Amino acid sequence: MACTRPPSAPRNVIFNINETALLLEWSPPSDTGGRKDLTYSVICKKCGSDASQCEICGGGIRFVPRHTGLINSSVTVLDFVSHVNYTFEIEAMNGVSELSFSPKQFTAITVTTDQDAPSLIGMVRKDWASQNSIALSWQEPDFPNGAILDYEIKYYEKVYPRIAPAFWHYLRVEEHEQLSYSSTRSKAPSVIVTGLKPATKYIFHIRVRTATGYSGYSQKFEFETGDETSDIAAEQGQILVIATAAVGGFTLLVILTLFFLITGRCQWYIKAKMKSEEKRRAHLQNGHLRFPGTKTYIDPDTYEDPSLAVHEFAKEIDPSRIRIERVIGAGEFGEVCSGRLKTPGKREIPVAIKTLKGGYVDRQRRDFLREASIMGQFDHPNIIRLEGVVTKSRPVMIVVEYMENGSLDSFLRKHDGHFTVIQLVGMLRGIASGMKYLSDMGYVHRDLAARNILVNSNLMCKVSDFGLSRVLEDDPEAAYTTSGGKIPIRWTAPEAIAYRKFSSASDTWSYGIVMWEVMSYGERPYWEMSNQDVILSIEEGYRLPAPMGCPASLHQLMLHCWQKERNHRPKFTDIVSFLDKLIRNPSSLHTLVEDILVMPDSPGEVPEYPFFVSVSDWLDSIKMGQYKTNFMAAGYTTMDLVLRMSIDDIRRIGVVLIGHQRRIVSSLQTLRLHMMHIQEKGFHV
Ligand code: ACK
Repeated sequence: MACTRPPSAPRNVIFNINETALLLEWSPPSDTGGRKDLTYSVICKKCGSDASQCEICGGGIRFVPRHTGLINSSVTVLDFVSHVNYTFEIEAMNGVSELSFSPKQFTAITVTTDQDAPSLIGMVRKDWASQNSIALSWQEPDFPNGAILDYEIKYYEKVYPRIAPAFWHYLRVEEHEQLSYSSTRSKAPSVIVTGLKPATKYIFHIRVRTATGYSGYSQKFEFETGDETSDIAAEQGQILVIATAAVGGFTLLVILTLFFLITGRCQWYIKAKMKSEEKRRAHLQNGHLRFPGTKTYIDPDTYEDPSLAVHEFAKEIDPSRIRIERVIGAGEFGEVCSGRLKTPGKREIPVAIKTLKGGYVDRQRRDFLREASIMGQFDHPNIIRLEGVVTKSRPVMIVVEYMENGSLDSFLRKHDGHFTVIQLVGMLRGIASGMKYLSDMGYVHRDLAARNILVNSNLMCKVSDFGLSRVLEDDPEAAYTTSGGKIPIRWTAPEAIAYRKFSSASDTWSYGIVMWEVMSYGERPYWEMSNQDVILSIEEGYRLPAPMGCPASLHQLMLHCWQKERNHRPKFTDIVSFLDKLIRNPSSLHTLVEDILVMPDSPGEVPEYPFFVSVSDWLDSIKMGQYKTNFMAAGYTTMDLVLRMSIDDIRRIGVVLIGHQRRIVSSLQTLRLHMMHIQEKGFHV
């Protein structure tokens, strides 16, 4: 073994304080000393105005979980006194720290406890509920103690395990809450929470954020979504309102017409009408209603003459300004080159140039330029930027920003294992942010995959390859389905494969697959399984297991993106804020799926796959050994039988805690998928 050394100091210490608790969080040291046994300890000092007069805080202050031997990079400090300067020294340690003579490496942060956190939110009211949404509002806190930045609304489904009520008291409340929760933010004291299940009770609690930190959570409020009848009632209500308004409006119109005729004010009315018509036209481009403030994507195919679309959305570039340097790849329509673009008064910029090879027919030219008409409508740091097009001379070209590291899938394969989890999450965050922008504009990508993401020299990821059906025609991954469409099966949501229901929710499914590709450094989703087997496995409820080294929270998010019911999948805005939270609190990424699903060393040729000899070994490995007798008594004595169990079977043999049910089911899913993969590869199991 190489010699190891003490770690460097922790980095980026931040604090979050409210009336009762002070949360300190930091990033792991850049150098772990070549060891894995990293822990942290925190020393608290009270300092006067002179920094040299510091004294150790003493017993009054409490650290949760403790102040030494911390595994996670955060600690909560309780029972501090107001109006005091506390200095916290945070040291990273490992097994050789004690042996070292060099001075301690710590990072210090000083916190003054005179900031009063905002007071709690009081009553929360349900304004209305439909089948899938609930609208809530509440009063601003009485003492915000600073400008309110926003509110965080945390919610989860109220679920009780399906056991006799008499047994409920054996379960701790946390068992219910362990079920995943969602959260959303709102700047105003109201919110509409969407994507909920019909006729289901949800628990909500809300906290407010100001510059001084969060308030505590409000008390919990329970509200229920409506069932089918409530939506019909709501619709009927709306119809009634519209009908009333229409009758009222008509009466008003008659009165106004008479008024104009009588007073001779028609000229004024006609002018005003013309102005409003102009405004309407400005908002209504080519049949698409554009609301001020929300930019909406316009499908270039709705233009009778598609060349009009390309000139509306893309700048024509004089080819003398383009210098082609080398060919970097081949596209469906011609070569892709790198080169330079000179803009008058600006520096030359590196660009990628897609060319349309000679001998094309009109349809090919139109299809080629469609991508530019789409790209030209977007303006976002995570969407590939269109510089312009050359259409008035040959060859026809599309010029876009140059992305030094090329497409994400090959980039990751080339750099297998080279990045930290935070770097990978940063890439995923960028892609989610680009997708949020696209979905906000009403654009559905349909072919989101790592091969269609480009990476620049700063590891920034940008979504590319636009063009609707054309994209699918070109994609070598796209296969014909029974309905005749060409679809990249492994990346596509089941409803889009089955009946071409493409939506932002189907893009979310694909995003989950991209997450998996990223965390596995460009592994092929579902490995060598055939497309048909992928479709069947998904239909039966199987999902890709977590790639090696993948934080459990990220695999949870993937599974969330792969929910069968598309309305239950997260929106891109939720994904962005979830990833932001992970990045802000990197300790949440420390729990790897392997830590939950401990796999024993497997003998033989396929060491990466779990190979459980007995049911008892398997249960031990997922820390569910207490159920061995339940499995045996019910006759599930071999793994072969266990692998056929359904969730109902698992409940029936007496696994009552939902957390335990989930752990067993997810382990079984992983095992089944691995088995299939092993069988596919022809290994003897
Ligand atoms: O994986 P790559 O190097 O990245 O190979 C493909 C090839 O062209 C064919 O599509 C590369 N490519 C496409 N667009 C760009 C771009 N804007 N910047 C750099 N490389 C690009 C892609």
